[in-house]
Amino acid sequence: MSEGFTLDDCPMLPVNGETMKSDMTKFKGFIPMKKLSSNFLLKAIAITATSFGFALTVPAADTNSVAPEAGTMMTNSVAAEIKSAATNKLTLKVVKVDSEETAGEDGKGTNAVDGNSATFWHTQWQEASPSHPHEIIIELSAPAAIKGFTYLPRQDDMENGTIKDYEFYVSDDGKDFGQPVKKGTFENNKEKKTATFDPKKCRFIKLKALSEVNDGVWTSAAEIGVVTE
Ligand SMILES: [Ca+2]
Repeated sequence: MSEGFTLDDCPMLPVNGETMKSDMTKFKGFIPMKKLSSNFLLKAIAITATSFGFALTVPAADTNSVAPEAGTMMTNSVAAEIKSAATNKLTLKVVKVDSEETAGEDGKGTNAVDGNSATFWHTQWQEASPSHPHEIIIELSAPAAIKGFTYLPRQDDMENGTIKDYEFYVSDDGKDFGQPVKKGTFENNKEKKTATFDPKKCRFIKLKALSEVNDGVWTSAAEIGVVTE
């Protein structure tokens, strides 16, 4: 794998088991071929979290072609990005919440991105009840252009913590979030909300809750997601 390779160099990676035709030069960096054909097929195989296998075929009539060789890859982080792009699926990781209840109930922050609508993040309420604003910072598995986010309120019979007014931020480094890219007010119901804005490329997002639907001091979230292009 060459220095400086980025996903922008090959924006159309095939998903596992599929083939694609593309410009060979984009893959010079990590396919060990001495002579390159302008036409080829890349077949992605055995994509895992730490490796990206592939098979190459090239036109028999192409005298510039050479036989496919075994591919070698790359650092784990880059492989993870490749995998993410190949499956076109971002995964989300909570890196910070300002508060979470873990004694009175399972209200840990990671519940907001676990893919389970029955679990939720809830700010602390047993030993203390810190007041607004509350915030959750989430890292994307790879930098991505997002054009919105989703908020699924807690799906049980309670409304405690359901967000009313919010601000939403994006960041490249998880530290500088600047001004909000979206502010708004959610309707008070259990439905999944989608807020959209002009696409922003980022690695981190922050949802800041300013108030609760019944003017309580808490924030809760069953699921938070991003809307990609
Ligand atoms: Ca959940």
